Amino acid sequence: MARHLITSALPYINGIKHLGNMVGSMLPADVYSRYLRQRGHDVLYICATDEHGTPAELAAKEQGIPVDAFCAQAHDAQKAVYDGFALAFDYFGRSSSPENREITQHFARRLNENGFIEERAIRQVYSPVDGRFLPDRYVEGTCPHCGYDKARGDQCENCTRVLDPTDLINPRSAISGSTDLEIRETKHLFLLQSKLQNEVEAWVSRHEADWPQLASSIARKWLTEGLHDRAITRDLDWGVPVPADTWPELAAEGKVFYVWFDAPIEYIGATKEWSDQDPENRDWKSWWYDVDDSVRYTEFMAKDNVPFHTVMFPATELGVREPWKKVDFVKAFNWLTYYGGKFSTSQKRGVFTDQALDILPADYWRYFLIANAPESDDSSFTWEHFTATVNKDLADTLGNFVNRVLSFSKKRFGDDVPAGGEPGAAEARLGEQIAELLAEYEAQMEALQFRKAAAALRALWSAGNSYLEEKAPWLEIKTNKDGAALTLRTAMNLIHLYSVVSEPFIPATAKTMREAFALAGDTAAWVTADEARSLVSVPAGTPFTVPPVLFAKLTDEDLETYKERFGGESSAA
Ligand code: B3M
Ligand code: ZN
Repeated sequence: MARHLITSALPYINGIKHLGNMVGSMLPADVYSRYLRQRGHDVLYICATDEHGTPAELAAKEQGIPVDAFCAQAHDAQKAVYDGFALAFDYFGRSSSPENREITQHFARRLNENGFIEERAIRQVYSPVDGRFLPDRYVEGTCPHCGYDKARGDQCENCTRVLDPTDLINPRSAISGSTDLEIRETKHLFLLQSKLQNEVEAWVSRHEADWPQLASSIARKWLTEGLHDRAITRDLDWGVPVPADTWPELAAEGKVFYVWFDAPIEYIGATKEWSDQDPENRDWKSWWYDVDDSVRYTEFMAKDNVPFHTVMFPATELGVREPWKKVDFVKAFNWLTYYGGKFSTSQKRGVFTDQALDILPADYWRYFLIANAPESDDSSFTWEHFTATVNKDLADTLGNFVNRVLSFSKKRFGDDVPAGGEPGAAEARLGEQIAELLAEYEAQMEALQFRKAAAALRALWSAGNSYLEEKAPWLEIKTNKDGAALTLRTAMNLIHLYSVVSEPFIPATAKTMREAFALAGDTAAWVTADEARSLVSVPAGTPFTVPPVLFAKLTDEDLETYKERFGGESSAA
């Protein structure tokens, strides 16, 4: 039994995320974790809110509350939504935790001891009114390229050009509005990534062949461009403080570490948070420290996060000269677009995770998003595609099969699984087909090919419908009662098999299907090939109930309502 460490990119603390953010990280990580748990592996799935950096401070300022109070409530608000989507993290931490502060500062001290950190003086905007240096994002002004008057010192949101604060016309502080700004010299810590280039290159070379093309090509591109030394401290009030024992001057100036320095370390920090909740039974270091190949580490993220995870974080882990676990497999995703336009938290375009749950239960979304995950290319969310998929795959293929088998059997044979005759050629053929499809499903899940895994799951559901059509128990019962009973018992065994193998995608519905049968000691433990072939796990005489219809069909009115509320074609960029 392997030990699987799984992490998904940490959602920024500011604002409830849209569906695109979830399908490119947390949701596939959850599907994969559930599958591995059902296969009997030891799994630890870790995530957290990414709470430092300017997004947090600016969002808190907008709400007029202290940033730590803002982050606490924003963490809980996001966690509540992820609970609604049944994302079964083993722990969902906070990058502002004491654990992450401790480990981040340890990493920085070790990098320094090993000669990979250097203090360098840079020229930065200082605001006497605010009494502080202003990070690039805290300087506002008119963009010299397009004239947009709310351009930020790091980038113009209007024409997206990357800027330097000194480019801005009429620059002002984004905090106080003061235009009385000076350029002063200040010192920051630089991570000497250039000195780690060869080691990072060697490590990537050992792994890139295993990674999906999207991840390996981005990592290779960054390495080819060369690793640059980069500032890993900022002048912000909120963040992991630079430790005074090592850098007293910078600590006295209130410097904190750059959010992308501490955020990946929070994967380790959150594991320690998890462990600290139950220190008797949990050992965070047994997942991260000196574990070599006894742990397989898989990361899930969107493509823009790949450089930090395949180059910067490994460089940090290599530079501390301690045996911290580095990622084995990087599952990177493209973008989910909304009618071809970018989902955008800041521009409020697309469906947000909290709104989605207001409309329909999580399983509708989980299945659709994973079955259409932006794996090898961007994929576009449209309400037309969503409603068509829900109606065809969930309501008709799966839901209708379950309802008509159980309802018909209850009506004609009562509340227990009927006995009937011995399985014949049709059942033997079905068993072979189900075993083959199950093997395909498992192969795609092991390969983290989620769209293909969804296709194999769909094929499993369809095979049940074809068997039912072929045997037609509603006709069979007129001439061969035992035959009809056999058909229904076989179909019920399929329902139980579906309840197990569908759990990674649609956990709530899977549980409903499984609980329809009063099977003593029943669990969601995975199905063996023999059980798939024989289809006798649910014996005759097992009491069963008929659950409510599993998925409601979405109507044309529903479709129009959704497009009205969220915008359809017209709202896209
Ligand atoms: N908070 C997600 C983003 O770039 C970023 C991921 C951190 S993972 C350590 O939207
Ligand atoms: Zn501009």
